[in-house]
Amino acid sequence: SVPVRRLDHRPPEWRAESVDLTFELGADRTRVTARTVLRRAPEQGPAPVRLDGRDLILESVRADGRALGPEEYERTADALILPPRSGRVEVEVVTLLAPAANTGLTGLYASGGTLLTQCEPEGFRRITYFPDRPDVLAVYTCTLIADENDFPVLLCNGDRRDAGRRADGRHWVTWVDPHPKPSYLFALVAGRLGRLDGGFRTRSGRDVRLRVYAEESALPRCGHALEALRAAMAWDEDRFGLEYDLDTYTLVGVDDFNMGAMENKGLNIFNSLYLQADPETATDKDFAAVETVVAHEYFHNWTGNRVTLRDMFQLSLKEGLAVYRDERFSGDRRSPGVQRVSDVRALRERQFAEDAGPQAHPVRPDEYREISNFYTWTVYKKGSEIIRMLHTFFGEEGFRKGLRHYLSRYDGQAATCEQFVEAVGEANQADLTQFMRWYGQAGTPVLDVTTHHDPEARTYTLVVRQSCPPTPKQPGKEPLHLPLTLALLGPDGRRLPLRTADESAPAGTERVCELREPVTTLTFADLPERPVPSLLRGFSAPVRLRVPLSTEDRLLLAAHDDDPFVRSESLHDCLVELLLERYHAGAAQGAAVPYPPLPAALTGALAGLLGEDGTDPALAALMLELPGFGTLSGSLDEVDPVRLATVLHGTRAELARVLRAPLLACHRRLDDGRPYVFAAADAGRRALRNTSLAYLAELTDPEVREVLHRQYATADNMTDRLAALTALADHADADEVLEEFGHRWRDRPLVLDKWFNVHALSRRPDTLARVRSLTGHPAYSDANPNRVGALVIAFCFDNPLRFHAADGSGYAFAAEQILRIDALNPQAAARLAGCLGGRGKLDPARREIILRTLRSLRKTDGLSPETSEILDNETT
Ligand code: B3K
Ligand code: ZN
Repeated sequence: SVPVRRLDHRPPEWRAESVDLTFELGADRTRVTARTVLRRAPEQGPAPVRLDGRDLILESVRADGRALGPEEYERTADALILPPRSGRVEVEVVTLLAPAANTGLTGLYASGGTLLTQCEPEGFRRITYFPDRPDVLAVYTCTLIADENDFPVLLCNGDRRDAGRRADGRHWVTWVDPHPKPSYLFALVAGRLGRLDGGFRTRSGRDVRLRVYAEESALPRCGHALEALRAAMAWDEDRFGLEYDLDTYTLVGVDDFNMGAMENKGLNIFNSLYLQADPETATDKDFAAVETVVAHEYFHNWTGNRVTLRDMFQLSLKEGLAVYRDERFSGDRRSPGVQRVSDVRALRERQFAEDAGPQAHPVRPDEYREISNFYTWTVYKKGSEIIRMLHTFFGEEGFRKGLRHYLSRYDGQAATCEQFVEAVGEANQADLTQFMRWYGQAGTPVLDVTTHHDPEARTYTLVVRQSCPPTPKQPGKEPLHLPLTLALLGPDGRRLPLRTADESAPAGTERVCELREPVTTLTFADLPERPVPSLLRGFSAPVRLRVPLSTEDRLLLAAHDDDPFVRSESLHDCLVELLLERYHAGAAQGAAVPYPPLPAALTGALAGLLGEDGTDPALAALMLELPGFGTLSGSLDEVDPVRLATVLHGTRAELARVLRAPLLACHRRLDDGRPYVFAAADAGRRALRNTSLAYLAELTDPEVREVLHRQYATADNMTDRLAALTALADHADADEVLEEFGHRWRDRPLVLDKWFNVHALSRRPDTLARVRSLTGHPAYSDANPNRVGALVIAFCFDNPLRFHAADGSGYAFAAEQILRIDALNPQAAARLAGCLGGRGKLDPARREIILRTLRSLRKTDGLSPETSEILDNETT
């Protein structure tokens, strides 16, 4: 397929004013009548009317009421084209769809007995012929007609205007959405669903009806989502003064969904994983994820829906911003510092890896072949970091002003990333021209810092060099404009007053230094003693920081810095150093080969976190987690994945042996026997307790095994139960509990996914065989993205030890799954295909096997464009 280029964007030839849709719904056959009023400005000359459409059965076409014969229009694989004309035209198109046969989960499809749509990014063109681009905004009226028995609930965007019954017995409902919107925000749902009701009074005193629809049996688990929605609505009012703008806000949960959820105007559709949570079946992480996703979709109502995208290249304009807002919201719900640490970990583990591999792309790409492949870590998470840097530059009030300025200027319009950045800059009288490079430049920038203390002059100098490694199609990089937030700590860990040479008096103890040049020198005065630098506080920019600090300095920061990110980062850096040293030493053949002993200062720091040293348990849990595989590979030029995974596990086992007593004590101490509540403090204690348990799982003595089994047997909630199951799963004594879990939850697919996942991530040598056999489990389905994600994608992305088996069996399995899944759901297959990326860093033998695997996959007939694009990026 031909790439689409950002700079080729032209305003639409025809604007749609209104769309009137009628759906005669049936699972096997649905008839769609779309009447669209299109207009061209009078001064524009005649132009063909080109409407996008894919895989549609066309029944009829009318223009201004007159039926057109096939000779009066042209049809291509992706369009319907009427001859040139000008002014206004009303086009009526009737198309036929077969939702039950639509396994790609885009356009109109069936999930169980429910019919629903997913239109972003280009699903509307699979429903009818229409200018399916985000800068065509129209007012939608939609009538749904269906059998009342099969589809008692009929939902669409906006407000319900009218309903009735037809002579043939079918019922109908008409919905009107008064807010002009692009087609990607259109949605309908028809099914037999139960409903949970709630309400919210906006601060201007309007009452909004809140509704959650899900399968009747799932409703008791939807209360948390409803509560999260109310919290998100209140938060957006408090933080940004943004209120909801319709009378009803509806959330619907379905079992088959390609992403987490979708922000269709007034009718958000969720993967049921992100709508349901109760203590028995959801973990603390699941509860938190429900809040985050519900809030994310809600926040889109302003950032995405009221102000939408000019074209799909601007995707991060809404996604980066919505992620930024959901991260801030989630932080405020619990602990901003802990939230930040865990968001940064995820960014580094996934987005940094993406940015260093064959799929690296800018936050705003210059071209794409398949837009659905651009819902990436980079667009979402690095996009969020860009927004966060603006917040760091301008502070809470300045950022708020900037966002409000942007929203009021572009309300009801389709905007671009630079319009957003310019608006924020304008509101703060700042020039952000250089800052815009963040959107265009791929790759993770590196900050190399050297420090120098001059006791005589009592100055401390930091020299910061920025650089960025080349990425595909971008060999050279320009310097970026970024905030480096820093403080200097004294020997007691307290922040020192900051004064630069050209300032007359110290001002504050924390600074945001703006870097713009390749090299920046920062000199601070009045420092008779060498301070310890606390750099990149709060992870003020999405960069790799390299600063040669001694272990002693790092441990001082880990113990005393009041910035949770720098605290956790400093300990993390010590662990990274240790693990890499061990990796290079090659002493990785398991516990039998002695590693150099663990530094006592480091184990002492870890033991401190397990004790009652005053650290927030949620933060302690994160700090105790070993660096991830992705983070470690990021610091290596060539990776033997099995060796790296073995070093990780070996070190974890050794830590468990050394820390056995404090681990057991921590686990015991945090068992308060209180009933489960999802509250920040309780969840933090559970996280720390279960982190201890995960270390203890490395030990095989009977006392510890007994602790693991007891926790599994007595847990009153899924967090503790799953932690125990996971801890047990690597060992032979796990079979019984695995079977118990699988049996207990055999009828609850979302819970069974956790069980699939535990199998997929196990270190047992027979893991691949078990994963393969589970793909034949009665509850497993290639067609369901959650099942595929829990088992196959998890194995291929998150089990490096078994996936990268030297004989290539993991790669062969991936290839076989990519083909099976691609035949059903190209988006899911393309996501899976990413596991064969990053070959460049592997050892030559593995590189060779992967290349062969990729080439043979690429030769397969009928591979989807989505998967082909990913494979092409990986082979070139
Ligand atoms: N905007 C949706 C993305 C859906 C795209 C599906 N290919 C989810 C979200 O970020 O809110
Ligand atoms: Zn989003």
